[in-house]
Amino acid sequence: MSASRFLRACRRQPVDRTPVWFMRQAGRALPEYRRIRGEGSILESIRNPDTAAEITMQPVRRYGVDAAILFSDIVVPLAAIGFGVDITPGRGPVIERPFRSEADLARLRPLDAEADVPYVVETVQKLVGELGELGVPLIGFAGAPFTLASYLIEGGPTRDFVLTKALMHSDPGLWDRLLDALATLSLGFLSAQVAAGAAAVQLFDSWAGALAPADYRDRVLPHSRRVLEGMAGADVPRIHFGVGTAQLLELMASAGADVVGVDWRVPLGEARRRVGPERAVQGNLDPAACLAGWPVAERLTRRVLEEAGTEPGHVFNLGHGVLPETDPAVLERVVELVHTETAR
Ligand code: 1CP
Repeated sequence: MSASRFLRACRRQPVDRTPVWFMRQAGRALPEYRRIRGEGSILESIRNPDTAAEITMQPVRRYGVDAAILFSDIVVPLAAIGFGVDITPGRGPVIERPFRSEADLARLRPLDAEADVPYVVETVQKLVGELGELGVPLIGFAGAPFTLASYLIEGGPTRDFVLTKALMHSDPGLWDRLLDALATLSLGFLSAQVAAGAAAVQLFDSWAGALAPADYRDRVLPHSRRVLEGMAGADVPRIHFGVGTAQLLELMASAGADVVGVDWRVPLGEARRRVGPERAVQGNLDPAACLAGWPVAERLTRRVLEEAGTEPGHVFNLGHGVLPETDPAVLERVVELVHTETAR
């Protein structure tokens, strides 16, 4: 088989086994991650290519997954252009001076990858060699304009997105200029990763599920589409992911990605019908299932495979990231089960 099973499934080509990887497969669930990360800021680990490459490799070695995802974060390009972002342990990204008005647009500019994120370029280059020997492709990623905007406007993680939606509705002109600047930033970040050797990209619009379909369609979709269509010429599969997006699936599918990520709230059979035959789907085991003991994880993994069916075009994943409390042994068994159950 010429291309890896992950890349083939993204392109809806037949595979020898359904490929599997996990969002947040690198991270706190792994003792080897906790050892190497220590107490420092995650941004420091990301800025060190040896550390970032090692952390990226850890889940590949332990789980035998079919793809690696670069160890980085969606706020890395924002920090790199000097917007003033830190990642606080136990909380997430925190913005020094949140985005409030027109004047703040001046604090956003396109990414100059060589100058702003040389460490990301170097980490990808290191990994491509090491992963190439294993035949495992590397996924690069970026935050989608809406999800990035929500951190900039709220100043940190939020549950209700009140300030974000208030700006979107009260000043659509400023909102569009903000999302346009963020689309340019994300496009630059994805292009740099692909130029350095990433074999696929994922656009994380993790919080798009907070939106009503009409608002998503009018105020968000055009910007995500610009990022995804901007990557069309790169000839790498593009994955588009969000959480709680049952009301948006058709719209998200229309943004131009090759693969649509779905969380556990929508059965994959339904997701496949709704995104249409031109797109693959990725997902969608509930991460909480992995905390409920192996018999539960096994039953729900089998249910995902049944829902996905046997047509080409399924990448097995969780519906969102690995929870830090997860026993790595359970994820190991999920990989094994997916591979044995789908052997063709
Ligand atoms: O110090 C730590 O270990 C903190 C936890 C952590 C990790 C492991 C953060 C803080 N970021 C990361 C790395 C990371 N971030 C990866 C690694 C690659 C992998 O998957 O193995 C990825 C893909 C991301 C992307 C990311 N960051 C997203 C999109 C994916 C998702 O989970 O929806 C989002 C929303 C973020 C913001 C972020 N960074 C960190 C946290 C805790 C959060 C979420 C905060 C919130 O709830 O808003």
